[in-house]
Amino acid sequence: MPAGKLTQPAPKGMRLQIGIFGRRNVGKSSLLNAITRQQVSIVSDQAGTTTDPVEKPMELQPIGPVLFIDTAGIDDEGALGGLRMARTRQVFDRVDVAVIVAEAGLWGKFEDELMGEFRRRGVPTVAVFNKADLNSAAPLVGIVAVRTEALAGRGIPELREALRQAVSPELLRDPAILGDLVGPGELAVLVVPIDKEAPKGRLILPQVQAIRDLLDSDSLCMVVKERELRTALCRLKSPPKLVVTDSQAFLKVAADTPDSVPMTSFSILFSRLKGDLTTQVEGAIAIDGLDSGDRVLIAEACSHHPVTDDIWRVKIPRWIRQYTGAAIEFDHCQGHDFPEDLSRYRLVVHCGACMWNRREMHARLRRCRDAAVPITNYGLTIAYTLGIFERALGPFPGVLERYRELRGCHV
Ligand SMILES: Nc1nc2c(ncn2[C@@H]2O[C@H](COP(=O)(O)OP(=O)(O)OP(=O)(O)O)[C@@H](O)[C@H]2O)c(=O)[nH]1
Ligand code: SF4
Ligand SMILES: [Mg+2]
Repeated sequence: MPAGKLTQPAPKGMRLQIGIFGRRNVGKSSLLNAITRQQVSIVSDQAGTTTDPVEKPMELQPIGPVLFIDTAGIDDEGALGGLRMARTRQVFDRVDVAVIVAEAGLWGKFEDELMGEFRRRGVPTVAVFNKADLNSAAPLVGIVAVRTEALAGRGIPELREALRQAVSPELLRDPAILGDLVGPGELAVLVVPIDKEAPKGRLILPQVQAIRDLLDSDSLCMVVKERELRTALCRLKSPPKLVVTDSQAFLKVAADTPDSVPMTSFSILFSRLKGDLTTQVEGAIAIDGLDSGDRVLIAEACSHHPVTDDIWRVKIPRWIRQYTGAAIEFDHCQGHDFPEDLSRYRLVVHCGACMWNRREMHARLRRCRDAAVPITNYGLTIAYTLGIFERALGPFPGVLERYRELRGCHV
């Protein structure tokens, strides 16, 4: 089989996400097709052809793996148009670079607003004047734009170059999952339960990414189920640098790992990688303040097939209710849907968001902060309600210290 068939494409959350925005009919989809040299998105002279965001992963050299997202026009009208624009706005939260497309010579209020929105968010932008064949007017004062003719493929190399310039090295830097905790030649033991929630024949993304990160760091890696952990640790000549477990096996793994060996969970590592560990640790403390009748939102970044004893529908609510002894109400949301109004919630419990880029998770953290609603994550919630929070934060001394400071104020 050719090697290409055996290689997995880069996960979406690790791709640089480039959104294409603008008014209807300016040629956004035509530009995506021209850049990718494929008919990815439907093109027509009818305004409002693109409805839901269209995603296309590709290798854009020299940047690397990117995800282009073509969107519905931002000047759409009517009730349906409003829904389409809401979908487009969701994409604002996750793009690392925004391409703002206007018809040549027709830069106006909509484009200024888009530019302002992305500036506020600190997202680099590339302005494009498309349909340059229809308008050869002199460039507009104050707007630096790439001129393109998407149908003829003209200006596309210049657009690629403008994208390259917009992408700073900082945007391309992959932060470590484990590499800074487990040095070259040191060993991490990863605990992976194989239960009915585990997908058939493979490991899930956080586990795969953790293994890859250890290999990239020249570290050693041992993968065991929770039942074999004790035997595996006994067989080692020297203790591992770190044990990382699926949060659901936290209690057993904490019991089977000697106190002298640092231990945490995949979910907590991903809170640090995609979110903000300190903010989400502060959020966990809010569990203590929950009372009967309070509502908690549980948010999962991707959609699974629900399993009977599902972690987010059954286990997390059960652990929180048991810990607080209160009759708390739980709501759930999945994927890119997130309630506009967060004011009814006393807490948001989020998954590790391994499928997402950092920007999208940070947009959620910002939304929660603006609504003054604490946000924590699955692994932190489980460790907190099971009474092993400090142990699970052991590998992150700065965050642990901050937690102890906060507890000092609260107790
Ligand atoms: N003359 C000319 N026409 C173009 C060019 N690029 C796109 N078009 C035409 O403009 C029309 C709209 O193109 P689309 O790519 O569907 O535009 P869009 O911005 O994706 O439109 P919506 O999805 O409806 O928001 C189509 O008829 C295209 O053939 C160009 O560079 N020059
Ligand atoms: S639910 Fe969240 S953490 Fe789990 S696999 Fe999906 S994105 Fe990753
Ligand atoms: Mg379109």
